[in-house]
Amino acid sequence: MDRKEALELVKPHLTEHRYVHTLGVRDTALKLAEKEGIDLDRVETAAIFHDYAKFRPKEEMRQIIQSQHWDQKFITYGDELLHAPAGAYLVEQEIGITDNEILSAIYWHTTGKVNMNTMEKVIFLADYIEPNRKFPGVEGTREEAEHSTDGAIIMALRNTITFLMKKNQPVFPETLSAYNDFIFNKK
Ligand code: DGI
Ligand code: FE
Ligand code: FE
Ligand code: FE
Repeated sequence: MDRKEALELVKPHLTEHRYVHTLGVRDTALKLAEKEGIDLDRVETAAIFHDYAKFRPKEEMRQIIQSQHWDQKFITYGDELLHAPAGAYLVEQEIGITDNEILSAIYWHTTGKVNMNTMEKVIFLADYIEPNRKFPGVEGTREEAEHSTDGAIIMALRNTITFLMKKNQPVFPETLSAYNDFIFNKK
């Protein structure tokens, strides 16, 4: 599957706004991957498909998480979490992507996790800082990403956790663990 084909496969599943976001994640992820010295083609595929399930019916996504016996907290901690693990499942089933690193980068792209590998980090951070993102704090995080991928991920996690807390929303435990992990092990 080449880049053009991948983009044609994802486009019908997204709104125009989400497609533009996806192109931003793709470009940003490629820059980060080059800096980190990892395989560009696989990062590009992960970026293009990272929000593949974003507009699936919530009930379909819940069914997938249940039937795969994945962490059921993906269902109970907020509907925004569903599309990440559901997306990993659906791109394997419907697109035929079997590369476990690509699937894992999609699976964890919203919450983060402990011990993230470089591809998981690149997709997580690119999703947060791509040029079309406008939320408060994003500019500082973009700036930090020029110096340190891990440092920028700490800022993204901290922003997300405080944003959720201010709205009285639950924080997925793995997101808090990811934050602690990066604080202890930041490179
Ligand atoms: O799909 P995108 O909008 O591109 O970005 P995303 O997959 O990072 O999703 C962002 C949303 O997910 C945002 O509304 C905050 C929410 N979120 C991120 N981490 C957590 C979370 N929600 C809960 N409840 N817990 C989390 O740890
Ligand atoms: Fe997402
Ligand atoms: Fe994100
Ligand atoms: Fe995204």
